[in-house]
Amino acid sequence: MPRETGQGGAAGLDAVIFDVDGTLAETERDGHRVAFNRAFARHGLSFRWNVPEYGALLRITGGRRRLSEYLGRVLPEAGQDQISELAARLHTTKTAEFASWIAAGKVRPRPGVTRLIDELVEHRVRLAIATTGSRAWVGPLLSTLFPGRPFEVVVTGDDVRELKPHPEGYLRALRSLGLPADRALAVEDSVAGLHAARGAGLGCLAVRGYYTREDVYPDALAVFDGYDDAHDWLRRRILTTCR
Ligand code: XBP
Ligand code: MG
Repeated sequence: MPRETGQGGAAGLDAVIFDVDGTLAETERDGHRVAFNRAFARHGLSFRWNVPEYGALLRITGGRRRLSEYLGRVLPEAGQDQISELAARLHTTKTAEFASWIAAGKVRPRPGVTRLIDELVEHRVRLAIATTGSRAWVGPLLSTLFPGRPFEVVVTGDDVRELKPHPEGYLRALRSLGLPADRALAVEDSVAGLHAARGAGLGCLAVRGYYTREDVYPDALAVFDGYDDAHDWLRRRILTTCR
């Protein structure tokens, strides 16, 4: 683990950078997937993504890219411009749909994550976000699910050129925090996210979610099925030596 210095919150740890989808909340199966399907319906398209099919599509990070790749496959006669334009329109509808669910209180934090965040804040560990999701719903999700929690830096898929597993989002978060990688830790649910964090030089805790429940995470600091164990690990390894 990082060394102890005279600055920051808990010994050796100044910040935790969280992923959002699958990590702070189980958003994919009953959230984004259903919102994509509503968007298909609203645009008069017969496509629907079932639970396992959507799980396979998650290897394509970024909702618009996911749509583009899928549409290119199922509409082989369409040109690239047509596909991109349709993907953009569908994604706008999907984003509005998902944002309305957040506003209606239908998206909840993963069990135990709020308690962990509160303990980090108590120990003066700074909070940041590095997600592939879109800014239009990420901000509302954070303020609705975690009111009053100070996420200092929020890097979304709209803020980067390259999505996970590329490390750009994590590198940008570190730069905005003004910290080297060895003063921070990432929390992720996916292998793509782990690669992004490791590519930025960060240690990474993996907390498996619904779609990643059987995944193997090479090079994670530790792997958990839920936040109670992750919290115990963090408390033992880091928070006990806070100043
Ligand atoms: C999340 C994503 C996102 C969401 C949908 O990955 O890839 O695309 O599935 O959100 P991660 P948008 O958790 O690794 O950041 O439709 O806004 O992209
Ligand atoms: Mg994720």
